[in-house]
Amino acid sequence: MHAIESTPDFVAQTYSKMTERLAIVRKRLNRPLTLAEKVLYGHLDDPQSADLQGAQSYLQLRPDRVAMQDATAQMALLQFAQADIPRVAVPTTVHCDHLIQAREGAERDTLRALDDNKEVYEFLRTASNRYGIGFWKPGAGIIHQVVLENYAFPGGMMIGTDSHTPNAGGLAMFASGVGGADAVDVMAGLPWEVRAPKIIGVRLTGKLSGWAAPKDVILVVCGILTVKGGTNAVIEYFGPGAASISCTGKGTITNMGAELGATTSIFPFDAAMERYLRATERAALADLARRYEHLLVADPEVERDPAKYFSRVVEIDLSALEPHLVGPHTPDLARPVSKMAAAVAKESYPDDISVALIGSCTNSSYEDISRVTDVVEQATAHGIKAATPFLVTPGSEQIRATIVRDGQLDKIASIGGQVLANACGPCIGQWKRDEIKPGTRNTIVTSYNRNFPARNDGSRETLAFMGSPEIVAAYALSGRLSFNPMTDSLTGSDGRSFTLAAPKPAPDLPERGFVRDFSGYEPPAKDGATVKIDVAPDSKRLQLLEPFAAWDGRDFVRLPLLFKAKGSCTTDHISPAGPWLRFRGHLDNISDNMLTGAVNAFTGQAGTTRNLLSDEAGVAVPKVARDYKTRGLRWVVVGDENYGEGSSREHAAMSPRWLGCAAVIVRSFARIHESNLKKQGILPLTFSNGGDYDKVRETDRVSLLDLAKLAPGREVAAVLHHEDGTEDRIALRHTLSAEQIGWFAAGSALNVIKKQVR
Ligand code: MIC
Ligand code: SF4
Repeated sequence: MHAIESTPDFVAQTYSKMTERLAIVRKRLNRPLTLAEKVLYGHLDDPQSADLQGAQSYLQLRPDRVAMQDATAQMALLQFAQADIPRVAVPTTVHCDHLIQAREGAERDTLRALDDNKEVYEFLRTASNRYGIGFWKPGAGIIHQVVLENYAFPGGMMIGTDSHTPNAGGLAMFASGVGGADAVDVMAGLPWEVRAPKIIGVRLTGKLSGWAAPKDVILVVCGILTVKGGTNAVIEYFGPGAASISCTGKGTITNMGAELGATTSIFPFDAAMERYLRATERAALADLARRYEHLLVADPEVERDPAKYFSRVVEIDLSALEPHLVGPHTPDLARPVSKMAAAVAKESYPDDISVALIGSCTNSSYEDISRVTDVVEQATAHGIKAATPFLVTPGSEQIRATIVRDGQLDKIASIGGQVLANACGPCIGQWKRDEIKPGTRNTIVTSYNRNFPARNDGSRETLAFMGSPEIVAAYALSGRLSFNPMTDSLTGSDGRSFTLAAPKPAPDLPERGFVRDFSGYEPPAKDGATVKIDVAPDSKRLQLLEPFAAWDGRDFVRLPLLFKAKGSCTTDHISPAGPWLRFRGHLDNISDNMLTGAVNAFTGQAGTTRNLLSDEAGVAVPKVARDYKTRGLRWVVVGDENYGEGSSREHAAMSPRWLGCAAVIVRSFARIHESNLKKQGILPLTFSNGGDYDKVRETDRVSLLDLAKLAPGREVAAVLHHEDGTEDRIALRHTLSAEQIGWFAAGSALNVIKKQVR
């Protein structure tokens, strides 16, 4: 039985396997390699025959670890249970972080969650016990922070059922967000398949100073590359500026690479990472990484002539970086804080900030909180408190206990800061606000990573702007979005005005070491075979899965168009979170949220559509889908660019599949969602001619023809049958490999795996 920890033996073995595989790849490619290529090719299942050159090829990889959080682990484990395998094949952990609702502060909120989610936690705990998975209880911390503190290691490869898994790229790990079905593959001992990514280089020069923080690096990169700029790409950071950023600061940057749609983001191994490993009591791994450093940095030629090795190079001078805010509603709307006043005036954003929130998996490091404390101390010296409610979400118990010991949290509390549970909370809509009436248009500022409509509190009228924790703290003091923390003044309790000084550089690691805490961890049972997993047949929260039916081999003829989405359609639009998180283990119940956040291209309304059979307009999308399902009809969805951007939640693919979706036809897909659709047996198709999106009419029926000839690289012929009897014949593309076409034919990838592992 393998250990759950990344033990020195395990890591040494990884480095020696990487060395062997890279020797083969180097012979084949005969050129210098970037860091991302080293880790990627160092984990190839078959380095001899892998297709390393194909523009649209897939790589079969052997990740070292799997991590899952409670909201996605339920579906992943329900699928794993179907495959009937006794134990997971690689070290795996489950983290309970998404289901705790923020309401009254850490302690009470955690207790309430334990009660509310008892059945789900018990399912996750017993399934972890049975299958040999390490289990982190509610309150122990957010998946990415706990993984960084305990399991991530330089040069390793990990997949996680959460899009921000790339957080571990701050420790030079190739860590990628996936749907639960991908995790099932790896837990079952099969390779992980991913589109061969292109590698984008981001060259950092200079050094951060003043207000500028690691967060600003990624906010600026988001502005440059946009939310689809990283699709099927790895973002590799390099250059002399990289070493000046702390390990956790690098984690902030790689974490939010998810907002670019990137497969992952990665920094080269350096002294800051070595120090972080030692501070988290993993000195043996630091020594090993030093010994194998050649595997953990790019070849020197790459740094000398980056344009030759990266598909694109972005240059960022850290010394010239201004603090930024991004938003609302999308993470790539970036503006320097000096431009906020003009933006507030031009766009009529509410100037009053209703709540300021810091922390989350992205930004709650010791350094972050210490910089916030600097700002807080300035406020205290002038006798003022936060002008808005000010909420703090520590990323883990280790962080929380350390900042309690070192006094930062007390100082933050003294100006009105309230500490929430070590969990996702308001970042994922687990937030019961009572300071404003629901549905009121209002502005919040956060140090989170995502700001899609309705994400934080379920209201599309909440405009979320994101920045570094220290910048958010400054906004909390002023209470106005038009405030420029660098130049505008605040009024002290003595009536005199003062300007905030930029926070001083803060230690990235606590001088007295972290308060390590493992009380939230439960190792798996030695003999899992005897552990029983209970799912009550009448449960509202959990439902055992039935295999999806295999394809009947016939073309899809005259399928009704269920919904045509306009503009950005993220997974938060397709399968909203917040209150719906409670149904993440119950496919039928959660399907009632399907597409309820998506904007209908014909009406501009969110979440409703026309029932083509009853000819009723303005009906809730899931209701129409259920009607078609009852009538034995499959249906299609049409979408715009970067469809399914954002999270890894496979519910955004499973609910459509459950309610009868045959195909999703869009201008372009986000990576994880496209692969989730394939896994669940839905055809993900793109318009060969993007303009054909406009030909789709509200009452169309859609035929997909010659499906028996479906083959890699071959277009699919489609007909749009319009209500007036006319037709448009259009061509559609797909990226299905031969194996993936097999998943479609079998009804789902899981149906194929079940046969393979028996
Ligand atoms: C998110 O940040 O959107 C989430 C909630 O963490 C998701 C996972 C989920 O929906 O459970 C993600 O990022 O993948
Ligand atoms: Fe949790 Fe938010 Fe991080 Fe997702 S982005 S893991 S919801 S804290």
